[in-house]
Amino acid sequence: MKISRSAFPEGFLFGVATSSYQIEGHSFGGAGRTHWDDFAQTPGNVARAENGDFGCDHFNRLESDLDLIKDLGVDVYRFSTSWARVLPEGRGQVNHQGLDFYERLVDGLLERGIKPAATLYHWELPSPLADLGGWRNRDIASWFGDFTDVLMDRIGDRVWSVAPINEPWCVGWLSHFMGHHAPGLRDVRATARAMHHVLLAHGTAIQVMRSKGMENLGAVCNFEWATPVDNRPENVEAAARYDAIYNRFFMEGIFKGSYPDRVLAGLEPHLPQSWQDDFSTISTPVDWCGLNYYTRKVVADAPNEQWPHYSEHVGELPQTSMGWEIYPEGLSEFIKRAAAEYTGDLPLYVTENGMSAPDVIDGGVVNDPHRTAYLDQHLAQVKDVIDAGVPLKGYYIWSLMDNYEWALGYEKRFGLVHVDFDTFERTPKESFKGLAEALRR
Ligand code: GCO
Repeated sequence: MKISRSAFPEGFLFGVATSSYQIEGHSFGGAGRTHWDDFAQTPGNVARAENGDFGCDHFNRLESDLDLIKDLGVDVYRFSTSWARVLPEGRGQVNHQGLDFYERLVDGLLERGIKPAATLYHWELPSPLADLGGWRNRDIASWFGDFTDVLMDRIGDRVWSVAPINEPWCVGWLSHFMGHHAPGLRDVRATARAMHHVLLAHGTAIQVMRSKGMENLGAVCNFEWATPVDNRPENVEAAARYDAIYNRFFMEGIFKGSYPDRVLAGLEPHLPQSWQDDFSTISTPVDWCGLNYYTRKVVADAPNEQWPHYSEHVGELPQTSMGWEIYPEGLSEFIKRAAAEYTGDLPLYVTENGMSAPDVIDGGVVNDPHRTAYLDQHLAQVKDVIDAGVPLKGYYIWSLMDNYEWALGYEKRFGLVHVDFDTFERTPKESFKGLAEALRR
């Protein structure tokens, strides 16, 4: 890698990220059924109908996976906790094997000198709660608060940081409007409610953890730069609409206690009654904000369609195997914008950034110069914003290892470590070795 640790300020944190359903192996250890199991079992939703039953077998390989993180030399590990592993029915009966697992994970990190950064929800909702309407049901905020309470009773005294929800846009829009993720709905009313309730659940969980005296609590949102297909005013406005739904709705809710007019134009009639009253919970102060960033979209007006009447176009930049354009400038734009418009002096983190590629093992080696280049390009942007005085305090790579890429199954390889999904053998890629060396420099 071009970049080295010494180019960053003292105390700047490097990390890697994963999530529970994508790696643990959900069929192990008494976890309850989730809406991702249901979604994957429905024909046409997931490539090859793959699900998280085995993941990367991380549940059974915890200690050696923690050793890998240690070998990489990162400072912090961002993992998520599965609601259904802790509470198989979503409420009530606790699965002690689940709590024990997360305790071993946190203690194992601390023993290795790595900071544990927990995310409480990374998308696998317990099926019994989905049966009750899931994110459409306002009660989910208190169910989530109760889950937070049970889990933090066990690990709350040892985690370094906590974010309640990973990427509210995915929970709300991607899953209830576009239908690409569980529960696979395409329904504007469900979308409005899910987008609002996910923020209410976020704020409720922050309050539960504050009442336990916890600190270093944050919010993690995802961002995609919206580029108008050309500079005609209607296309510029379409990109602004895309931007408002994707990049501004959740930030504005959490940090300003309001929603953007461009989103209310479509969703307001479908929001729950007295939604404005919930901002006192939603915008409960947090200690930091995390940004997940991968790509940009090229957007045009689509006047003959219903709101939000925009369409996505193929751009001309190089793409990853996700079909995502590589646009490092978007990362620095979003970091600067977050600080200027939403978060002020609050510490910011890049909580996810990385790329997928069809990486193969050849003679025991996985050569992935594309990934090293991607990370170098994005870290150069990170360095620029730090030099410009933005309080960016850390950068996490998605992901430690190849894993279950949701509706695309196991073929999209985002890892620094290659995983053979038949044997679960781990092989650190060349990018892993390059990063380890850069972090020692
Ligand atoms: C997300 C998620 C991860 C994904 C990763 C690649 O940002 O979508 O947090 O679960 O696997 O981003 O798509």
